[in-house]
Amino acid sequence: MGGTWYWNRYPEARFDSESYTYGYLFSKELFDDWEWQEHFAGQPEIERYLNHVVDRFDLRRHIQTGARVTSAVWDESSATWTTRAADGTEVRSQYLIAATGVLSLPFFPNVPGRETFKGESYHTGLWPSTPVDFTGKRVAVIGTGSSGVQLIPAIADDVASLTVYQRTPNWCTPLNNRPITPEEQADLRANFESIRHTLNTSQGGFLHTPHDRTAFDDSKEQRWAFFEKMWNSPGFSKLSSNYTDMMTNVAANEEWCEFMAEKIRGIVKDPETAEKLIPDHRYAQKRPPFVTGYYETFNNPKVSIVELKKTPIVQVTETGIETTAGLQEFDMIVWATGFDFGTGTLLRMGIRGKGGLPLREYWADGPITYLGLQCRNFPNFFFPGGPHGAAGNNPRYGGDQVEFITNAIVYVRDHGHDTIEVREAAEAEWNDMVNTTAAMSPFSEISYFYGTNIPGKPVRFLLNPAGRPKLLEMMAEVVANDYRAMELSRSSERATSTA
Ligand code: NA7
Repeated sequence: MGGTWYWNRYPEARFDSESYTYGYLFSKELFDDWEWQEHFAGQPEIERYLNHVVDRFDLRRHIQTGARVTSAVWDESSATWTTRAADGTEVRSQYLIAATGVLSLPFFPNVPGRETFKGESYHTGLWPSTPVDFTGKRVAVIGTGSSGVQLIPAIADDVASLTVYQRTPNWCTPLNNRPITPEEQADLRANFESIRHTLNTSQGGFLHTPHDRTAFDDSKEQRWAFFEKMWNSPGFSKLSSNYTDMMTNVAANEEWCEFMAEKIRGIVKDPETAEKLIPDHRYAQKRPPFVTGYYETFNNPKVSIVELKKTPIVQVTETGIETTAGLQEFDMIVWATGFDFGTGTLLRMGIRGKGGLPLREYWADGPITYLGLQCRNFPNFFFPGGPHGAAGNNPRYGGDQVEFITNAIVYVRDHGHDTIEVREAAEAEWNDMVNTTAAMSPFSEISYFYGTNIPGKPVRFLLNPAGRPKLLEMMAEVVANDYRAMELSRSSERATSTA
């Protein structure tokens, strides 16, 4: 149980959105009976929570694990999906809902010799459930995204040596995690409805209060005092509570970067190492990680950095990693190299819609969706939490989509229909919105949110750039207009019209 939070169980894997905003919020009773211990929960607590949810709602009997889907095919005449899994399972259903996640297909770079390494080898997104012992080992970590920078400080004390293979440094700021006090626990419970309201009306689904000033409303001294406040604030508030023009005003963003660079230089004692850790892109062009003790780790003499842009990897050998600067031997390699974001899992399940159309073909040039949850030619198929679904607090957007899908299915049934498929015009309008609004997002093409981390993948914006209030508004409009954006039909009618 747990999906992402089952597989990403590497040391210090952790939420970087506040725990109580990231769990399920459909049940006040569930919210009341689970007391998160920390503002940003670690993986073991998250996995316990997800198991608790499964047991509390008696879901285990509906779940079959180990059933890797190999094909899902739509049959027009019976208006059903037939889904097959590698373990021989075959299921026919009226609806197919792929809640397969955006960060669930781990990506391994195509480095020559990767399979030949004779030591231990792990991917952060496929971490084993048996303990991994780092004691006294020479460890290489490849990748410095959110996963790498959580893991690196957690293992540095145990290893004999830790070599970080960094292609692009990231703007890492402190997570500022701490335990939730009994008073805060009581407040959370007393304010459940107002918390939900704030999350529903905030752009990215966060609790943080937006700032009311632009950067240059303040003097430089005031700005740097405010940046200090941001540095000490929890998690994503560096994005959601920063100056209102931080993501649109290049000068403001660059000054914030200057502030963070000074912080890095202040923490990392060796000036050369500090410079290696300072990014040359603007804040939030890539998804910013939030860290605990990351930069401090580089003061540990056992820890070193290899800059892959200067000395790229040539190959992995049986004993280590060879870059253009030579071979370094290791006992363990950790691949913290990310995921095939957004479309990865959906495109490898053999999904075929009307007339046998493969989803892979329909999305050959990037995903085409409606509200990030359905697409044309694939009736009765929904993918909550898929591409174009979210930008910010994922479970909040996923919850909206699940609610929309549930209501749509009930509507179809109650009105005597059996299929639902988005209309061409509605789908086109949504995709135009995604493609035109994408330019307003701070994320640029250097981010995996555009798919550029996967060689050969079409470069397309894979998030929902409109934000959550707009998504909720559009969903409400569909319901208010009796699902006019969708084509609803009955199999008996389809049979008559065919005849
Ligand atoms: P990310 O954020 O995609 O990070 C992957 C890292 O791996 C990143 O530093 C990449 O460098 C690096 N990478 C990828 N391919 C290579 C190759 N070929 N050689 C060297 N280095 C490489 O994945 P994470 O798992 O850290 O985080 C994913 C999300 O999980 C995160 O955003 C949160 O939402 C939770 P690059 O930056 O591409 O140069």
